Order: sequence, then structure tokens, then C-alpha cells
Amino acid sequence: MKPVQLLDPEGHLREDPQWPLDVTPELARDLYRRMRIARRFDDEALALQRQGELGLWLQSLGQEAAQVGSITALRADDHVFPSYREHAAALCRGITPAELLVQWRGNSHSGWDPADHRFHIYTLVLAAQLPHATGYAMGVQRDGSDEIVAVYFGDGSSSQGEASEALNWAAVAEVPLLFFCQNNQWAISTPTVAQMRAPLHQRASGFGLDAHLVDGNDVFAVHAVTRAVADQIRSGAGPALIEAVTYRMAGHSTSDDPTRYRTSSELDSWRGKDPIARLELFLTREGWFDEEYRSELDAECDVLAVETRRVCRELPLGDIASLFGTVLAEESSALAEERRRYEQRIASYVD
Ligand SMILES: Cc1ncc(C[n+]2csc(CCOP(=O)(O)OP(=O)(O)O)c2C)c(N)n1
Ligand SMILES: [Mg+2]
Repeated sequence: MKPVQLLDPEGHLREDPQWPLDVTPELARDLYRRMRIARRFDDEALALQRQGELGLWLQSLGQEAAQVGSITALRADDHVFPSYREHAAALCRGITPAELLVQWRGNSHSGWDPADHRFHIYTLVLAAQLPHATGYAMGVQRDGSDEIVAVYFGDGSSSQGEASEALNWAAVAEVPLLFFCQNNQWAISTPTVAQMRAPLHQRASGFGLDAHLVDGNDVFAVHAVTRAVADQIRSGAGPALIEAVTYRMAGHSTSDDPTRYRTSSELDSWRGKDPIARLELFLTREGWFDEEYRSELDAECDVLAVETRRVCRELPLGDIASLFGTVLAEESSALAEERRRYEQRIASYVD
């Protein structure tokens, strides 16, 4: 199967009757704006981590099209289960920079209430969100609602047992669930080739899901395929999977040095497929990228950057009792011991 592609790396649009998309200036500019905002936010968060303001950051650099193209093709009330790198998707759901950063500053387990944005909290235990999403989709099914559920996960996470269990369970129960895999070629330092022989979309077909492969750096293709597949799921066709072929252009996290395990020529070849540059070429060619639009967007990104730095530094310190008290229904002795040590350490600080 060849990945669906509507916009090639040189920014040429080739329509595909199987995946119709009305590419208006409004749509193209909206998707471009969302991707630029996500990238600028990601840049600032990286800088904040390097300045000691965040404990850790996992960049979404390079994956903006996969996230923006898919989330904007869902309905606002479709419940989403992210992994931990879905900042571009989260911003599209109205989650604020402060809400996104608080967890990585170590002040809280998460910054938002999933009910407010129909966007679940980040899951760092790989693939745990897949059975969660499947169970949630069973609830949606029983409610007779026309919402669908979407779950984001990575290529590496697909090796977890939970991924196979969820794919099979979802297929058997025929739940309204979209599995969206961002195959960014790496799971920390493990390349996709060391994780799987058969591509993920083929595995999903084996479980009985409708499976699709899309160029994850082509925002139009991601948007068109996700919209069509979401419609199909909403109409009762059962679960489906989209594998978006993309690339993690940064390290796995700010604790990682990717030069230890991958070549600069690999990175360079993916830089040539940058999702934002590609759409910019298209916008320019169409004459939809005029000076006014460009300078307004640059200014919006600058404001976002200043605001991101300000809100990060002003985030209130976490309440220790609530941090430890919301982990387990009944505190275990190990957790009590951890809490005691943490309290002791905080008490040892002079100010
Ligand atoms: C159950 C579990 N095992 C191992 C880890 C450590 N770990 C964190 S991220 C990661 C790689 C995940 O790769 P992938 O699913 O492709 O997502 P990506 O980071 O590329 O977005 C690993 C092994 C973990 N968080 N949870
Ligand atoms: Mg990966």
C-alpha cells in the first residue's frame, strides 16, 4: 500500500477522487496557522527546558501535519486519548500553553480536565491509552451517541501487548474508535525496522480493522483521510486505523541525544519533507501567502512565545498532598514512604 498523498514535498497539489478535499484558501491558511503556532510553542517549551524552567520536554517537531490534519477532521465532541507528544493536537482543542506545561514543570500530574476539552490527559505508560479508549468507545456505543473516539499512539507503542489487545477487542466489539498511529520512525533509539516486520496497517487489517496508510507530513492527505474515515466510523462501520508516516525531527526528549543513534543524512532527508515548509510552498504558489497574512501570523507567534514564557514562570507550585493523594484510591506503604521522603526533602529547602 502506498501512503495517500495529496501535497508532495515540493508543494504541488494532486487531488485524489478517493479522498476528496475542497482546498480553499481558508482551509489551507487555517491548517498552516495551527501548525506554525504548534511549532513556535514547541520551540519555546524546548528553550524553557534548557533554561531550567521545565524538568523535561518531548518535542512534536515534524509531526505537526499528522496532528493538526487529524484533530481538525474530528468533531469537537469526539473524545480523544493522546499519548504524550500531542501538543499540536492539544492546542487545537483549546488547551492552553500553561495547561500543557504544568506537568513538565512537575507541578501537577496534568494541566487540564479531560471533560473540558474532550481530550484525555497525557499517558506516559506506553499504549495504556489504547484499551482505555476502547473501553470508553464501548461506553459511547452503549449510550447510542454519535460521537466517535480517537486514540493517538506511536510506532513503538504498537509493540506493547495492550495495542494488540485493544485492536482485537475494538474490532470484535465493533466500537466507534479511530486508532491513529504516528509512525515517526523511532521509539527513542529503536528504529521501526527493529520493531516490526509487517507494517502496522497490515497488522490492523489482520485484526479485522479498516486500515489506511497516509503521508503524515501532508496535512491535506491526513485531513482528507481522517475526515472520511471518521465519517465511516460515525455511520456505524466499526473501528479503523490510520498509520501516518512522519518523522520525529528532534530527539525523543530533552534527555536524549539522537546523534548517538541516527545519521545526519537521515535527518536531512526528512527536513526536505517538512510539513510546514511544504504547505508554505503551496500557499506561496497559489498566491495565498501575502505579506499581510505572513506578518500577522509572525506577530501572533511572537505573542504566543512571550505568553508561554510568562505563564510557565508563573505556574503555581503543586500541592504535595494532592499530587500523592490522587495516585491510588488507598495509599500503599511504598507510596507513603515516597511521600514522606518528598516532604522531608521539601522541608530541607531554606526558602
Ligand atoms: C510501558 C512502557 N515501557 C517503556 C517506556 C519507556 N518509553 C517511553 S517513550 C518510549 C518510546 C515510545 O516510542 P513511540 O511509541 O514510537 O512514540 P514516540 O516517542 O516516538 O512518539 C519508551 C520505550 C514507557 N514509557 N512505558
Ligand atoms: Mg515513534
